[in-house]
Amino acid sequence: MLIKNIPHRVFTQNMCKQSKHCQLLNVVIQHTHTTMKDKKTTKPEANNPAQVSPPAQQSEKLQKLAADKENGAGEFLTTNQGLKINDNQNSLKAGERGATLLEDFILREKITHFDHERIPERIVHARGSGAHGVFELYKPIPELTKAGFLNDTSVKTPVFVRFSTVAGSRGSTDLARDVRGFAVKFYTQEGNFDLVGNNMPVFFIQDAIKFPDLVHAVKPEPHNEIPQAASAHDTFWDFISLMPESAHMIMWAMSDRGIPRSYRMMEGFGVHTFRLITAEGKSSFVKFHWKPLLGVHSVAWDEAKKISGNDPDFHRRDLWDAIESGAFPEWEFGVQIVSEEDEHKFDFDILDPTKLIPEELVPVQRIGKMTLNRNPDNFFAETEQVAFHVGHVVPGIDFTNDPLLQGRLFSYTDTQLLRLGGPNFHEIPINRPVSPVHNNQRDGHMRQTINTSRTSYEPNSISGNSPRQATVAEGGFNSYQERIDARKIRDRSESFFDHFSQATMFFNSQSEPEKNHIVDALRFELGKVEREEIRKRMLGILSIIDASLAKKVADGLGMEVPAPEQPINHGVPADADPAKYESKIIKSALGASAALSMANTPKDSIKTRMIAILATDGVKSAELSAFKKALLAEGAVPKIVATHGGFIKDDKGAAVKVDFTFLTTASVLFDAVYIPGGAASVKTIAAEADALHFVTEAFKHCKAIAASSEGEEIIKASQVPAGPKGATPPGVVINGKPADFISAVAQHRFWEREKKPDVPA
Ligand code: HDE
Repeated sequence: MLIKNIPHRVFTQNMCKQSKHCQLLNVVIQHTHTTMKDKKTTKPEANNPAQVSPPAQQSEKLQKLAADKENGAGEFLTTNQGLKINDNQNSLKAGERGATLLEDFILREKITHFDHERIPERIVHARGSGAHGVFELYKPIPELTKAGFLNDTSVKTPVFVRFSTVAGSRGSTDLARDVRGFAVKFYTQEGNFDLVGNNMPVFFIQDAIKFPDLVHAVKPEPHNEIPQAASAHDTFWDFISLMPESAHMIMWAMSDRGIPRSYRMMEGFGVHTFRLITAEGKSSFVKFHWKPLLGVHSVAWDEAKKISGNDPDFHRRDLWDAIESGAFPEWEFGVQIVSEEDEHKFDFDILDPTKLIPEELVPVQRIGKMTLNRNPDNFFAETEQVAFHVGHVVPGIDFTNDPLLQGRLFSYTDTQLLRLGGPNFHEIPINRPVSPVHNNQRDGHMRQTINTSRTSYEPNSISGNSPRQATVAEGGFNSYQERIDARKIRDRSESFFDHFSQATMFFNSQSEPEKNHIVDALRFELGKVEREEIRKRMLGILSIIDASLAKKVADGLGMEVPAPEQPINHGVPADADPAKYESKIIKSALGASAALSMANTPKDSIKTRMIAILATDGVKSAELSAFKKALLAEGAVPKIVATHGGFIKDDKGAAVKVDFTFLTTASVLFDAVYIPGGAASVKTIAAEADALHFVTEAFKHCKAIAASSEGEEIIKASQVPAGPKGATPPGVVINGKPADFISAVAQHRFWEREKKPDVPA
């Protein structure tokens, strides 16, 4: 009985490997728990996926999390003290109409808990979505690192991933133009390794000391808390226009990478250069990459704005639905390796986080694959409480002196102390490593572990000097012994001063439509900036990146590109030699890098693509079922959008379930549109303005549209224009086979249609 009342986790987490007594106790506890659990699972548990996941998805981490799960199905309602509650409708009163009594401990407990349900949201990356998964290694890489999880292909390392936007609050829209966080916690046998990255490979600033300035500038303005989740305002562009080092990142943020189609279709980057260390102590520099197997895709800006109104949870829902449906998102894990000897062989400094290493110079080696295969059971417990830290590394992975990385090493623990309320956040189930934790840290708010040893110091003799240090051979972490011979200075290396070459390389690497999108994004963002001097300063910066870019943006703003002048770097230390900081526009001609354009992403799959089928009563059953079958076979998600809810009747009289009406959905929530025939169906839809808008808007956003010969009537009734010389426009398939439509959908978008002519949707 006594054993039953002790939380199971205390024993699993702090399992004492040496002691036979502990092992025995652990078996007893596990057995006791299994028995209790077995008893519970006889009750209905439909909403607890933990019970139904196939074994392949039950990673070691998930098994450990199971001990902390609770599901009240079939149970009595109780207080937090386990007291069964008899009346959850009425508080305790002095008489039927009387005042509520302070004595009502049930009311007090419930309200008090409720009053404390919110914790501070993350200062950045507040809006996010998480998922569980596994990482599998393709081949061991002992020549690069001794990290265990990168050396054993038989191990499936559990992971928890959180994707996020940066600037918006926890409840803000997913489709803001913003950088996306891509944070991965690997629960390895040697401890947690957190790769806390973004969907862009570079950053706005070079030194952590500028981070609070950057974040203050992008967040809603302090006087009126406007705008939410948007960089299109004066303070952001004021700061950016004074920080030329942000030029490269601005190109990424203003590109389509800032408005992804899905978290599942984004690349991920560790950004900083890290180190890999072998068992022999050899170090190589490394950049980490995630490559999505579905390719890298984005939406159009007009679409992003409309998605934000139609479904602000668009990315969260997309991730959730894909995982629930079994279409597990996958990324390959890649490394770019630079040997110690080659550290200085590039035109840029590999410690500068505003620079990437072009894949043409150092190819990305794909060494493993991550699959996200399970949604969290509880958003708050897992996605909100997960605490990432760029400093969580394992033997075989180490840091470099990148000054942004160095500052991050401090920031993450510091912020969790506030956000999660104290020093024991590592004990929150989602944050616990799967490897055992033994140390002499004690006490603090919300301590869960019941440390039974009399000693909480080391060395000690009372406990036989346990827990003891591990030698390197036993897996103890030792920092890479980098040779440092330097003066202590507060300064910036001149090797960090080329702010523009890679910005120009990025712009040059884009396809024509992608360049146009950058122009439009800058026109939009700077068009929202009230102060002319800020817009002018930005045009000056853009003119150094690319003269045609600056001219086009200036035209959109109704301004002139200012005469070329040296951009003044206002990040100049008060006593520094201005000549060092102010006089340089260093640019080397780097050309272009194909890997930087999303136009070159694989376009061979329509898996998980949302297809709207516009149909209503009288739809031709043969066409509807042929397309639906073919789309499902390719892993797409066809949905019937009709003029009314419930069921429609096809031309054979069969009932077909309606998924959405034109009122409950919008074209921006789909990747493509198919319009089957059936005279009655076509006639009704062609008379509905919302349906015609749906088709026109899908066309405007360059999506694939297919129609049967009868269905074409709806396209004609809409404002879809004819293609060049009256031909069918690219991406529009009339009276074609399902296979024609499928290969059009796989193209993602027909950007060449854009604004030629523009359509009013
Ligand atoms: Fe972060 N960052 N960051 N960051 N960051 C946080 O930690 C910080 C930076 C990134 O899903 C915070 O737990 C500083 C670069 C992601 O929970 C905070 C600097 C990159 C997430 C913090 C940076 C990132 C964060 C806020 C400049 C890409 C979300 C809440 C030196 C490589 C993790 C938290 C999640 C979150 C500090 C710059 C990625 C305040 C000081 C560069 C993905 O600690």
